[in-house]
Amino acid sequence: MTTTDLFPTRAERKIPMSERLDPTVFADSSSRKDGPLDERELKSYEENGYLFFDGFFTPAEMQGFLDDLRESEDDEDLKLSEGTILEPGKQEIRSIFGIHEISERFDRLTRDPRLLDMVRQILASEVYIHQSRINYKPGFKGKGFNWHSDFETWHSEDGMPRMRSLSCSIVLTDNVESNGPLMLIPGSHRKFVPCIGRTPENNYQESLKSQTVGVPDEGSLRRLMNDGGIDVPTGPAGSLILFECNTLHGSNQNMSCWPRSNLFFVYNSVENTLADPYCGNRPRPNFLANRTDWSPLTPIA
Ligand code: 6CS
Ligand code: FE
Repeated sequence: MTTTDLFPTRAERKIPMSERLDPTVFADSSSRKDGPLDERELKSYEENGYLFFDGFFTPAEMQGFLDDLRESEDDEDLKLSEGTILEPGKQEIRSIFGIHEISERFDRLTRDPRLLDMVRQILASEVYIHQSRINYKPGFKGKGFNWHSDFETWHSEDGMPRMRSLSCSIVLTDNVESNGPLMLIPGSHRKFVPCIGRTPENNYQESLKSQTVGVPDEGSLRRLMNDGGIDVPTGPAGSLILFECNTLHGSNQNMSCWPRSNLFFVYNSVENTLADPYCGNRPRPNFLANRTDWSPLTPIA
């Protein structure tokens, strides 16, 4: 049986952008109140595709997170592991994937009720971790991330069926204008922008260093930027950005001396578990797209 792909992308020619098919907040009118987010925050998330919380975690909590960040950075064995991605042509660490399987503290953090209750309120279901990582973006050496929708990649390369997932980005070192903070296009989550170009096998080996396949065309980006602008939330370590899986985002290289290190947890609904990749390639490794444990996360006490 062949099923039609609702989000065709990575074709040779341009496919026009289409309307979003899924809700952004999955809770219905009665369950919208079941969680920490108030109606104003839910409306803002629906409208813009993200929420920013300045100083969500306390400086005392952040100290522990920073200890784990440094420990991972200095771990020579970890540097050689498959889930560690180095900056293009360099020795500096760009990303470490599967970080919640490496650090006990970050594993617990994925189940912190302050995060989990917000995520479950928005997605209105139980959730599991699809992907986790730290993006280090070291001072002077950290390169940027081209414009993209995470969902576009997760759908085509990982077989994520629908837009029912989101990322929590926890700011580990102050994100300022000069160190390449995350940029988002407000409202872009309401369109699906197919990208041009077939996906090579093992594309991740390139794309995680510098993404070229899965980047929207300039005409589509211009339209969405003219409609929604570009927002660049900045804030101290401990701030939190929660963004919808289809919100277009990217970031510049870090020309400052200060690292811009952010921790990411991607939560997916247990009602949206992975199928075969829609691009037809082999599935990506588990450290990028969890296919082995879809059991619901339970909050830590
Ligand atoms: O390929 C991926 O899954 C990822 N790449 C980017 C640039 N963002 C999200 C995710 O880590
Ligand atoms: Fe991304």
